[in-house]
Amino acid sequence: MRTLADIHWPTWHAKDLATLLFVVRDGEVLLIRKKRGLGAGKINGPGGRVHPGEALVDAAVREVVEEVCVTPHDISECGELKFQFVDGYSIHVHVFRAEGCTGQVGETPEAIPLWTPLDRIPYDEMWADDRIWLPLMLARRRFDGRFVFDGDAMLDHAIEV
Ligand code: 6U4
Repeated sequence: MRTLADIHWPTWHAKDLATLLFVVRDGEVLLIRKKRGLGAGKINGPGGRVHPGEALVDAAVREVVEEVCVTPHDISECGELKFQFVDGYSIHVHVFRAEGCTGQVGETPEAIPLWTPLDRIPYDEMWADDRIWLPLMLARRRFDGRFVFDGDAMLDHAIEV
């Protein structure tokens, strides 16, 4: 399994369901330096796995509170990302955007918060797919992306906008 064509997408189901939530405010986006879990060391948005029975948006908010101590508001879903790894792992990520947040960001055992100017997003330190869809999220264009990864390496992808 190395390409999108090797996967039967209509019946594809991810092992894990997860979220990412980006607070975009005053020309900046709230990113994190992830300290543990999948993608530790990388820069990403706050997010994580959805608990059983939990609504996606509730999971997205909970992860932001847990990881960087602020509560996002004015939230909308902006896209979906389906990741298949060649080792068999798979994860389906729902991406949200928030227009603001309350509270003061703080570092936690999971993440270091990084308010980042929109013209200085550090794609070289992020997952390889982020440069494909993150600009769409910022432009409020809905996306549905599919990706094949071998560890950190993106082998194949397709995105519908
Ligand atoms: P646990 O240990 O389950 O509490 P949790 O924080 O729930 O950890 P985590 O962080 O280990 O989950 O992994 C899921 C996170 O990784 C989600 O927020 C989505 C993110 N993620 C995974 N692959 C990604 C990719 N290719 N590009 C991206 N984010 C990715 O931007």
